[in-house]
Amino acid sequence: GSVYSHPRMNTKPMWFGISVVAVGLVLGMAARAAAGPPAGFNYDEAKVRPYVLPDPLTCLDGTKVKKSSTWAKKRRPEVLELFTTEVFGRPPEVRARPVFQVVETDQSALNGKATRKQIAIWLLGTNGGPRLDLLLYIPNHAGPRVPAFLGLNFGGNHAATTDPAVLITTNRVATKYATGATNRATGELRGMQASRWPIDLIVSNGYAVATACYGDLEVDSAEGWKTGIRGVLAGTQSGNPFKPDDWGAISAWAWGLSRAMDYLQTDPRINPRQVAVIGHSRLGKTALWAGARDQRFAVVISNNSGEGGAALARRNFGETTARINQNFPHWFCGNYKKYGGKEDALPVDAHLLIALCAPRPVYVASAQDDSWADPRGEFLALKGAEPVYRLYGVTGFPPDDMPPANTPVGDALGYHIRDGGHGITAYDWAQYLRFADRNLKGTSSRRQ
Ligand code: GTR
Repeated sequence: GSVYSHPRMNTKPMWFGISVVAVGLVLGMAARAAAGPPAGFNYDEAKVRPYVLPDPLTCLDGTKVKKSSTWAKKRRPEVLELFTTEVFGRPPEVRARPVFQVVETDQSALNGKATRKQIAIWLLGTNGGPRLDLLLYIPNHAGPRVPAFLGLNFGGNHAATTDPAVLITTNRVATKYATGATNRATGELRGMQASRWPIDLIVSNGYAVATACYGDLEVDSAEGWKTGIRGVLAGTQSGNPFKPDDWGAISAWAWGLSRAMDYLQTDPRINPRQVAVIGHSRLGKTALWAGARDQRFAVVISNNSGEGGAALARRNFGETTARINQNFPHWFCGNYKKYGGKEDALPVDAHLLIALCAPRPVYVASAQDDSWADPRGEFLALKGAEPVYRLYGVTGFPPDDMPPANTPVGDALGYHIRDGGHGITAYDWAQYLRFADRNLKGTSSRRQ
């Protein structure tokens, strides 16, 4: 019973489909806003229980981290391992190299402003295996090699832009982005999520932008693994082939971002040292995990990522670990289920996920009405990562107090809380562009 399933609309002109779906979406969003965040969870700052965060600078064996080299050689690997085994799960070793097939190129996209490329990334090297379809816009009037934003989208590349030349995926999509029960996309959703991808603005600022649909890796549902990359690599589509520390869907999506990065490294117009990884909501969690693991990403941007992303799990405000595991059992690894209602037993928390990116710049953004994602918990996690950045001599942190709405703060670690609800808007992108101008453009990125 999805509002997007209107098989009859296939016989109507496209604008009709778009308007019906748009009305459905707006009504759905209004219903969610009117209903407010889910009941039965804490939204009262006075009821936040005291908690103690794991110290970024104390190793499991008690060693104190005083130098960046100790962080890089000892503490960072153990924190990364803890996130791997306890939170997101470990991707299997994949020996095959992806194969890139440029399917379409147009040098006069966006009225001549950009070159559009559509690239089939054959993830396991073989034609016919799992495939990630990358959509890329490169500014024409910019230096020989340009910085880029890379992020996954929800509804398919054709939903991320109104550009009629963008191919409609032949991969499976989640039911709510499909027509009928077939899990296949049609043109109905073209442009539906275009407001989340201000491609013209990004390109006009001298950046390339690349996106692919997360469903290409795994459709976002409890059994999505059966037809996704996790099922293919497990060699089975039945039972539960996963060990408690094997990868969950977020890890699979993050792994896909690294394969898209593999392609960007080969594109002669992209500066591979100036790629920012970005994501919204569950894909913001994914961007953080991708950026934490893969140090080729020079900047990491988390938009309204919330629980399991930038928000501190220990703060009992909004969504909880128990709830996220219950509603989205496929997102995290099996071991993460142990921590529902036992967040204090987690050996890590969100501040350490951000710290894994050090010394690379990280931007965390919240929205005022997105209390489900715990904006203050997101801000405090960013602040909690600072000790690791200090080891590298990084300065330019946000002030100790949370800023008012629509007031971006911080330099190498950036933060804002926008007015309005859960979403990624032109306002958010304007801040990311300024952040990238400061931290990415014209600089060789900070590395360990
Ligand atoms: C919610 C979920 C959040 C967030 C969000 C989204 O239902 O509870 O953690 O990920 O979905 O991705 O839009």
